[in-house]
Amino acid sequence: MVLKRAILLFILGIFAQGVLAGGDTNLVIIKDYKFVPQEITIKKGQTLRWENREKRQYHSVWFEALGEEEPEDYLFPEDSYEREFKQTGSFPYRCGPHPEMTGTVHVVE
Ligand SMILES: [Cu+2]
Repeated sequence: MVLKRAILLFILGIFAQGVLAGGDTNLVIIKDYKFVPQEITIKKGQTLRWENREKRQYHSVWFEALGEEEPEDYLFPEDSYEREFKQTGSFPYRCGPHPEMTGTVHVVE
């Protein structure tokens, strides 16, 4: 009996870990002219997703410091954008229309 219980708890533990890890997608919410969280740390190879949860305002996610062109597609309310990070480092970004909206993605091993 005790052994069965131990095995069951072990299996449940593995299952819970998988749920908590939530796969490989991390989330940044865009709300009230802010990226939340403003700084996020993810692992190399993971995907980061931005979701615009404003009622009316559009935004964008622009990695200007990487020398990229400003995105022509804005993120309208309920739109989202995903990006995979294949290299470690710290990557600042901003919103195209609102230069005061900034965030940073830290990618670690
Ligand atoms: Cu914006």
